[in-house]
Amino acid sequence: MKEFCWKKSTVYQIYPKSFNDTTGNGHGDIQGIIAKLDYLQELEVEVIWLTPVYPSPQRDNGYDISDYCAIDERYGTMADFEDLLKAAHAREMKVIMDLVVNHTSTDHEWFQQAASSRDNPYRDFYIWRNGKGNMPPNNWQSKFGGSAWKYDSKTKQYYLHLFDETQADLNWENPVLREKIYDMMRFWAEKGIDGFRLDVINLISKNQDFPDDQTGDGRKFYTDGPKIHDYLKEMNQAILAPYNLITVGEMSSTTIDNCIKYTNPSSQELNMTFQFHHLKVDYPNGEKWTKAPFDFLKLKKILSDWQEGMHAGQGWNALFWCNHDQPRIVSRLGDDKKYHEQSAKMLATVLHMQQGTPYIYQGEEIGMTNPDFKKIADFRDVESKNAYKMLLEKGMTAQRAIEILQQKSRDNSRTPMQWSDAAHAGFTTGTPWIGLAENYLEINAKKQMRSVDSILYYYRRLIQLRKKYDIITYGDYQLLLADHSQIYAFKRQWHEEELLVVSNFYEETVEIDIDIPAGAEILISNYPVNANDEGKRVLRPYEAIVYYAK
Ligand code: TEU
Repeated sequence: MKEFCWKKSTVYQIYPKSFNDTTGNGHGDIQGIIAKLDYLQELEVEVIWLTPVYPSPQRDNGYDISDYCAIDERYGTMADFEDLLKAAHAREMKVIMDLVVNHTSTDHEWFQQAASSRDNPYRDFYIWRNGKGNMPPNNWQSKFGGSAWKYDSKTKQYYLHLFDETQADLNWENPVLREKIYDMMRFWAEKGIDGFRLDVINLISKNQDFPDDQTGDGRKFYTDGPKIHDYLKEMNQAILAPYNLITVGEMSSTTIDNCIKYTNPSSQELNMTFQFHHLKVDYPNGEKWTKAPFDFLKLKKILSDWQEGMHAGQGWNALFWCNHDQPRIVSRLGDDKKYHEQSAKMLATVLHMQQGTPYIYQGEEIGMTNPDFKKIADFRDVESKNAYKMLLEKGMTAQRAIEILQQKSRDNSRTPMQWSDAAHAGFTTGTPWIGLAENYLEINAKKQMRSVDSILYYYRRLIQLRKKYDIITYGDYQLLLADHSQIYAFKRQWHEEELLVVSNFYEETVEIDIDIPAGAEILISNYPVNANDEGKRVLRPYEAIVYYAK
């Protein structure tokens, strides 16, 4: 049994709905994941993270859970899930599940009970408040648009929903609710899962005055809220530590200080955290629903602030470019046409050479791109549909609104995994629940498994380097050429070892003035390495090079 260290591991995120369909219903399933474990083992990832596969009305693609302790029949049975656990563990792979406990679906039995009457025992599992006249209790906005409150005419009160109105926020002030959540977590831990990804976990503690937000959408009154660290310590003591679970918290709109508190070992809360500030550099003035280029200098600063800040505070970053909520990174920050392979490899290099635990989102390892959907009927995500409606109501043309969704929507990452050049990219023999990118004939796993120079094998080499070189895991970080408008360069140091990472984020060839460590070797590069590269001073389009010296 090889030694497992989550700090030196790479996590592969699976969006089961779009991963692999073995029944022909156009919807991915658990048996489909089992069928691809050899592919994941070949990639040498050690942990797989499944987004929710629990029963759900699928209003938010499973993040609206109606039963926490079962498997949605769309994905298979509990026996299938147990088979997956066994098959993954037989390959010394860990399985982490998505824990969505900021809210449940309004189809959940708890909510059905709570909404039946004001004195139902489950009423206080959720957050109910009287309106102000015929207005909601406050001016907080849902992250999917509109008010964060929904009026229930039967009991004549509003309930809070920070996301869709069918996703009712749970009341974590209620100790009975918290115990129910820990019971559920214990159920999965007893099944043998290895950890949890905790969905928007830093939103569960709300300011109990529920004040109006005079300057924003209300997030300041529930993000990294008043009791969040108490709740996480309680959860850690009750479940996470006793079962030695791997945990990664999704932290919406958070801070470095809070993420140090969440992940510093002395806190006894979580292992690592996702933050999103680096993926908002194409949101001018924080506005997602605009078409805009990304701010490269801001990207470098945010990545560096988080590397330096978390390292100094003994916190631990989850490193990622992609997930099921983000557009495909090669389309967003790279070039998915002319320099597709070079830019996909460059982006992978700069992420995997940082301090933290890297996450690969299904299809990222083969450079999958945004699908370039042409009409609103192609989009499936509730957030996309709400945004389209909002943009039209603001007077925008349908064409312009579609162009913005093409760049920013979450649907971009939810198209079926491109396994081969067969129909529907080998994802299903039926009709996929969502369309595909037409480039699957060229960009697919089967083709890349046949080429050692592919993006796929490049990712595997990055994963292998992390296992081999402790400097990648434990070294410190220093940004170089901070003001350069094209080059992202940084160095890592660990005892007498040094790593120098240089990358060109654009297609223009550029000269660089940087000291390459004496006697350095090139660990990895996305272009063929020439003899005189050690002394090179020019970076080709989207070129990345990692030098190592000791
Ligand atoms: O995401 C929360 C989150 O921050 C993003 O959804 C973000 O708010 C959204 O993309 C707007 O930019 C988690 C899950 O990853 C997401 O899929 C769910 O929709 C959401 O929580 C609610 O559970």
